[in-house]
Amino acid sequence: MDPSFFQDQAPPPDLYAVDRALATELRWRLPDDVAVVMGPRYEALGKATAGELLALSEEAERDLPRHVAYDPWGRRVDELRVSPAWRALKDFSARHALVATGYEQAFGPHRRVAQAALLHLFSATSASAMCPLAMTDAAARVLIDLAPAPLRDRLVPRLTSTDPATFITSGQWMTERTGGSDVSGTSTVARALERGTAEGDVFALHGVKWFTSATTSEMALALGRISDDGGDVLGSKGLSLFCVDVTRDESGGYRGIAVNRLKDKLGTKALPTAELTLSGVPARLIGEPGQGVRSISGMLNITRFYNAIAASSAMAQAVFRARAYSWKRHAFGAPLAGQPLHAATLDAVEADAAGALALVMEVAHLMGRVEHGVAADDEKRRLRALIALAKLTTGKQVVACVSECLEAFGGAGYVEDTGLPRMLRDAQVLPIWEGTTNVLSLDVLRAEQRDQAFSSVLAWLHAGSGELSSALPTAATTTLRETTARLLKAAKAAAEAGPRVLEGKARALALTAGFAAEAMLLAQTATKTGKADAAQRFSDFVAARLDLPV
Ligand code: MFK
Repeated sequence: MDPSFFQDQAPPPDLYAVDRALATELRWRLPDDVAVVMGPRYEALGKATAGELLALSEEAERDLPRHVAYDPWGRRVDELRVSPAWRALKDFSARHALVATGYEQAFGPHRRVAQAALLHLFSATSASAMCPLAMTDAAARVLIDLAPAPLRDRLVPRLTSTDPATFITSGQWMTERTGGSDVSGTSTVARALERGTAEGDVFALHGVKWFTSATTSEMALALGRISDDGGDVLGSKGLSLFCVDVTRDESGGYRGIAVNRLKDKLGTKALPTAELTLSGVPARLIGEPGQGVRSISGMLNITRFYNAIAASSAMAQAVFRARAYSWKRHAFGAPLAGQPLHAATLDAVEADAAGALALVMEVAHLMGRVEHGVAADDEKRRLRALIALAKLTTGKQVVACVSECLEAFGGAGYVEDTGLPRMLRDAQVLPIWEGTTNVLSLDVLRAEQRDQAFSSVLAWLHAGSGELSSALPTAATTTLRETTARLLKAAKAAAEAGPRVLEGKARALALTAGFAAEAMLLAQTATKTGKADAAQRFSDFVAARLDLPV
């Protein structure tokens, strides 16, 4: 062995500069006037992913949050000590308008596409600061749709602020010990304190919240059961939605909230996630009493959209780090990049990441149209199912893709101080929180029964796969057409076989639909832009996800 040899890790790249799939998506999805405004903002953010943002996230990952329950004199203070870098990440998010862009009226229906690209660049280098942004954006949406005007006007400008001095973030307190996905056992009770204030009816919340992410947020949306209106209604039908201002009292502790402990999680360690006991914290009712699940569903749809972006972002980052390393690392007499099997493996994961991004962009496109009030009914139905499909499909992809990219580093990918294993730990949360793969598959079934939302996706896939350009690689278009035909047949057969069979097939149907949607969108991107590398990604994606390995 040559004792003077040390392998270098390639520095993390400027993600905007290297992400060709993102550039190609933006080329056809953003009109010129929006692209002109957003271009320099993407460039600045891309540079930060190899500079300022990278430094902040690495510091936040080194200096992890701590819970200090008592001060030296025995007062309950429940201080959540977070690093200066974690706070700076929040300021960074405001300055780069990461939430605000989703509400940029001047961008019309394109606002969510413009925003999705920012978030895709940001998330993987954010030390999980993406999580509070997801809940913040979602809270803004719910307040705009459902809150009394004075409450909305007090909070929404701050949730969507680009000024670090006024920007606030929101939490989302749903999960209790009785269940995460099944909220019907929620035992938090709400007792009326004051009715008819300008900001709505005020209640005191009592209960234990088992999993509250980004607990340093200034407000939260929480589910509870109103207990003094003629008896409790059990199950999820008795739940109502509340808005909590998280404030401190004179002694420094949280008003009406105790932090029991921080969670010791597999990953997302820079993100403070706590168990909370609510003992009378004041909260304002949002929406109709007893309609809490329906009221919070607008929030879930946004956080699931962010979840899918977090997946596309982590995939892109993992792929480009593995790609950069493949040029640096020599083995068997050549750089890994020049070796056909390694190059093919990286092409496959890059195509997978491009597929995830294409689906994210389609969801962003539809969401922007719905929020701008220009979507047709069919687009609304399709969005209802596509959000769940995007979340569940990308959640599965990201774990597999990041794992493959770690493997591309050999043993170094398994060694903690390379920083690589953290990527895999952080990826593993994405199929879990905001609804597991199975819960979301069942959500797609319910959306079908209520709104024919899955049928709308199937019809869109059928139409799209029938119109694939003859300029695309024939083998890939044939496979996509066959997959779509198989999916339609399987969905029809499962529906005819009755509810138990249909439920048992829900996950297979959902994942096949998700992958077929990604393939079709990659084909569309290749056709609209005429880019050869985009056609290659379509072909590689179909080979990796819709075809057998040989
Ligand atoms: C990086 C970014 C990631 C951000 C991470 C944030 C970290 C936060 C950590 C967490 O908080 S994780 C906890 C997340 N929890 C979940 O995601 C819950 C998962 N469970 C579900 O989604 C269940 O399907 C659900 C709780 C919604 C089921 O409850 P129910 O009471 O059985 O609801 P049901 O009857 O299906 O729906 C009630 C109403 O809401 C219906 O309307 P109607 O009353 O008019 O019929 C539904 O149509 C409507 N609804 C439900 N889901 C909807 C929806 N409407 C639109 N979109 C949806 N997604």
